[in-house]
Amino acid sequence: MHTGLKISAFAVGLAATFGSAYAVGGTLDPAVAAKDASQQDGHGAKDHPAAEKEAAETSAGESPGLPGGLQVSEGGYALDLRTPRVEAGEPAELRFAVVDEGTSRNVTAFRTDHGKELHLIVASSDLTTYRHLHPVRAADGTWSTPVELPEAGGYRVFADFTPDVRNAEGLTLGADLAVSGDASPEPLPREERTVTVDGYEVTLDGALRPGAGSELELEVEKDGRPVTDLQPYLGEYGHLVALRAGDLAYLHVHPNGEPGDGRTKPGPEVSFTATAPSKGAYRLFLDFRHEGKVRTAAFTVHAGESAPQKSVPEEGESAGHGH
Ligand SMILES: [Cu+2]
Repeated sequence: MHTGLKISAFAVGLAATFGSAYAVGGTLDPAVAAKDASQQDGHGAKDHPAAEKEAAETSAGESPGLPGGLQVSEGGYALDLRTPRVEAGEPAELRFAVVDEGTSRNVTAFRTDHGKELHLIVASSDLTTYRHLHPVRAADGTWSTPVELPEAGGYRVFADFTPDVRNAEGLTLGADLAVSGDASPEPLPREERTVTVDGYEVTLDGALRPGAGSELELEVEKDGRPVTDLQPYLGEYGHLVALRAGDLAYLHVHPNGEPGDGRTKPGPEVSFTATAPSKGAYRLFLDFRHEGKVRTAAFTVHAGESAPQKSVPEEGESAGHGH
């Protein structure tokens, strides 16, 4: 994960040491936590020997705080999206490669993070369509995945990965994707604390704050009853991605605690710590797994602002703001 995001997802060992998510969030020096999280988030502690992490921490050349996903090229790597256009509502294949700009060759060695070498997120610019995909890599470094996007419009593709080189950092590269057809972009969905997906009610508690870690807790219910048997998905009880409205800056947040650590329960709550890179509106996408199926609950949140009041439109201002 990108250093600049200061995502305070905590390493397994670290979280276990401090006992609870609350304790971790409350007692760690934020600077230390942020620095540590930047090393941990992209790759679980289980994936890397401590020595490697030490080396990474002292490495120079850290990015100057730009959120992930905004650039097609960063840190010497470029995302080459070979299929920059697909048709709305049609099965398609996305193909791409991560190119080492020094050698102009496709990268073929990646570190595994949450069971995968690369996580691909596809989101529409209006943040109403979201996909979390796991493409397959051919030996030559070309990645591909089937995808079907229902709505036409502008999309962004995010490749979240860590090249398997010394002192490597997690990177999220982003590239634009056009989906042809009749586009009718939607306004950002309004802020709701509870959303329903496939009969599951998911409630968000907590606020996203700019420049400071804060806890977000998501509670999953089904038929009015708390779900207490969430299943691990890629090693966690939930995966949360936040995209900033306006430019789709990307934050990948992992839960506080993980399955099998002796204190993290399989629901109904999944807790995360995240730091927004700025004030403004974000769309949060929570992937969770239950009864063998992964579902995504999406929330609009505003960082650094109180939730917009549900007021009656003022005189002379229609709700639709027509022109
Ligand atoms: Cu993934």
